[in-house]
Amino acid sequence: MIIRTLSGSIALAAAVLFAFSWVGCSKPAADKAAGGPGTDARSVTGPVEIGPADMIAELEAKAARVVPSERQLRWQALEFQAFVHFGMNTFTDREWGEGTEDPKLFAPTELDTDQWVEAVKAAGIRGLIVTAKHHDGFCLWPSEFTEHSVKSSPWKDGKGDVVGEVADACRKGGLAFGVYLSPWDRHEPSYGDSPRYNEHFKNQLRELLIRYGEISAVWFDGACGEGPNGKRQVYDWAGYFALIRELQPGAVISIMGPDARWIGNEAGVTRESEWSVIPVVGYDDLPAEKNPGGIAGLDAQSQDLGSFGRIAEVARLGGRLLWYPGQVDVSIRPGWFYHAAEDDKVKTLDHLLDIYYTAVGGNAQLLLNIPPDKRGRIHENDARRLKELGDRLRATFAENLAAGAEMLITTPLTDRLDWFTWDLGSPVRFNVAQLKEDLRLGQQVEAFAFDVWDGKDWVEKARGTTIGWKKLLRIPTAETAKVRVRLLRARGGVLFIRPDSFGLYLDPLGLPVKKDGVKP
Ligand code: FUL
Repeated sequence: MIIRTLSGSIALAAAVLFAFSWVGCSKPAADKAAGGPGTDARSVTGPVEIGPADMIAELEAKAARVVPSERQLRWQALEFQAFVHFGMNTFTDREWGEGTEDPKLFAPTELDTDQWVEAVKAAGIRGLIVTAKHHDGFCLWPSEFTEHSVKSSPWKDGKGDVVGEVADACRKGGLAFGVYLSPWDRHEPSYGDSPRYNEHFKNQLRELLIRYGEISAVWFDGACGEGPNGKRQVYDWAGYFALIRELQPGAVISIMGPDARWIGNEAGVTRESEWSVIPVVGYDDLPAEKNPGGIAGLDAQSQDLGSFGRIAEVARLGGRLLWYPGQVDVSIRPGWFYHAAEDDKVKTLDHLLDIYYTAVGGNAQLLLNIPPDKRGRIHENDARRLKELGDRLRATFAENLAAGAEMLITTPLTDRLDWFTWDLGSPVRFNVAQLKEDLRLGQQVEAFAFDVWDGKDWVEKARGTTIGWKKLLRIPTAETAKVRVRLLRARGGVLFIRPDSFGLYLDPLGLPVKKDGVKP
């Protein structure tokens, strides 16, 4: 790709962004990052305090400065992961077990974790997180700290290790491997005797962290159904996190944890504006037990998590800005665990595509649950749907139709914000546009518009708010030789859009037929 600035200088995309990005721009020099991506001395991955004394400009500068950690960046690049709910509930046909189930019920007949990996890879999935222990306390690995595990089951005469088999299959298949571990444990007798259970939980966590090679994610569930008269366990979150940082420094801790937040629902719905820079009330970094979606001071279900208005509101109360990106967990079926009665309720391809485009294409990571059946295999219906999804995405994203385009950066005199124009040479047909920010420079864009040249005029085809890691715009098929992105509102003073990450694609089937029968 060739980049041309307003002054007419031409640079190859491989050139360092800052060598050319400010030609023709009128932003004040003081706003610019000093040494190129990731080298701005003012960028911080840790919390940035905000308070009532911060003026608007100061708040804006602080928000522009927060960047992801290396581990968060790697996690974001995974984009699409598989969640695998498998365990005692698979065999009892339940969603939440009581903890009293007989381990003898755990008896997969054809467990095949290679088949799981192949099935999810067919969808384009890049990582897999398995439920090592769900709320019923039954462990899919032979833990030394409980008898309530695969070792008391008939499967492989009690000598099997599902977690180990999944880890090996992922490694062989090139998938990142992560574990889900439920802090709420309905079986473990020490649960509710806080120090004792915390010790037990850390012992189990340690086993998972040291036995299975590299772990890319530890997923702590916030659910607890104990009720007002139930057991009351005070979790040692700080101790759990410290153990993970010590033994698996690359592992992202979500959802009850500091690295990735819950999107706020289990239906696969992403907000129109997903922020990764999140203002959090107060100074406590640990999860709030009443808030199952993340850490104290954040309501993961609130509609506005990171707008500038929200940042200003939190600043009045005193708090911090964190890099805290969203993760969308949703099941391919109604339940999280396998139920034969749901074999014909696998989500449709159009529904999955919608979820994909709004999550992966909406600055969030998609964690799609696919529950293996009693055989220990991903059911044929789910496997077929995963393949259809992957085929469609591969057909769409096979060729970037803007790959050879020339990019022109201009700054309208009336505004401080850049416009990016791509000259495609000759007309191309497309119905998906991809925008990305360079997250090493933080998340900056608050609003943008996307225009298509119709031969005489620019026609606005889409408008959006946040971009972040990736924004995918699905529009009715258009044919044009020129497209343009206008930044309408942005925070920091850096080049927001990576020139080499802009894309135009053609989904062969386009948007689904609308209810009124009109196909755009
Ligand atoms: C919830 C749990 O209660 C569900 O069973 C499931 O594991 C889901 C991902 O999280 O909080």
